[in-house]
Amino acid sequence: MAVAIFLLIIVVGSVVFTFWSPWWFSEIASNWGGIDTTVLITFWVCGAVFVAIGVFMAYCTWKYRHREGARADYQPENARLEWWLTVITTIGVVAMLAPGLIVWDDYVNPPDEALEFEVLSQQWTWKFRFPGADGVLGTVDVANLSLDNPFGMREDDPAGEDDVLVNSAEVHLPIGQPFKVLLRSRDVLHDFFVPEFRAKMDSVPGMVTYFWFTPTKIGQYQIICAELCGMSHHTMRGWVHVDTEEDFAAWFANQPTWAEMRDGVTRKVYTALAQRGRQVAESSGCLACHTLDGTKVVGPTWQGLWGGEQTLADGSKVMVDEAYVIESVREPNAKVVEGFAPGTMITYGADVVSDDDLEALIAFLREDAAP
Ligand code: HEC
Ligand SMILES: [Cu+2]
Repeated sequence: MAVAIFLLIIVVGSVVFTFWSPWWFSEIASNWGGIDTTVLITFWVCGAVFVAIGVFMAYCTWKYRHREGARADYQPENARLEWWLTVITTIGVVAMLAPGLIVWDDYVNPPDEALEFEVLSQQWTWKFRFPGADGVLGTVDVANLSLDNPFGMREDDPAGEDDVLVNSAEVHLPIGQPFKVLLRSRDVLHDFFVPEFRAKMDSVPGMVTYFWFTPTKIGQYQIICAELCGMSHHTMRGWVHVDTEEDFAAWFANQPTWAEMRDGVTRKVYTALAQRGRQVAESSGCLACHTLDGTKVVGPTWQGLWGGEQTLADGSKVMVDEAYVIESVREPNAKVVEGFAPGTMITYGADVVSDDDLEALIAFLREDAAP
């Protein structure tokens, strides 16, 4: 009896929790109401089966409880029971899968009026690219990816000249405009996910994936990476701002084209050692977490770092000099910068970043990161 009551409490409790819990869908901000419907159908089918099985189990534990002298009846087959269980299960599974197929068919077939933009994912941030006035995204080559060419644009493709490059994890989109989203990854598997849009898609190194959607509600929505993609996966966040057409146009006009970005790079002249340090910073992955332009990704920016004072988590101050940088790389948890969690920065031994590399890195910081 106690077991039967316990089972019933689980069933009733689960149903009550489902309807009264505060953790329900956020308000939808795209055209994908169909995806919500699919999820709700799955909830209803699974919920009904869960309640039926739970109540049946409670009933059986009570009805067939131990009684003195009672004997179990062995019944290996029951064709009628199996037949209608098969029919009901089939109906349930079809009800869950068929709507998904219909929505999926729509999800990967963008309407003719859809414009394109590209999401470039990399450990652990996002970047965006829009076709320029010609409406065509220029071709890219992974071999071209570098600090000065963050999207790997090809020099020999004129279609890329006017591409608008958003070298930041914040992007704006105009309301009501359908977009075909093209996804690329620079390193490992990531997944572009904006919960309010009810839309997500893997970005896979070596191929371009896509889906489409129309933003339908003005606001600011967080982008999260929905694929465990390395140690700082949880910090891989960005923002989509859905704007009025005028606000979007104003923002868009301020973003550089590839031609502007390339020509605007003040070709800073580094000493040979600093130039090598710049390459070390890039190839050792430091720039996945540190930026040179003041934006904060996973770690503190390197802009203005060298020679300044840094506040540590315990409130004390430290001069950023050679010894501090060496310690930060070899024993990152010895001094932790205020506002950052210990253990986030990888410990680099001499087998990964040699003493010579470190010396070059410091030369680079000295030349590039001085205030
Ligand atoms: C996984 C992310 C990550 C990577 C990769 C990474 N760092 Fe860091 N780094 C951090 C974080 C987070 C902090 C701040 C917490 C701390 O002090 O440990 C930090 C702090 C630092 C500091 C102290 C900065 C300050 O503002 O005082 C230096 C210097 C530094 N890192 C250098 C490097 C170098 C050089 C590399 C590459 C060889 C590197 N980091 C790679 C995340 C990273
Ligand atoms: Cu990711």
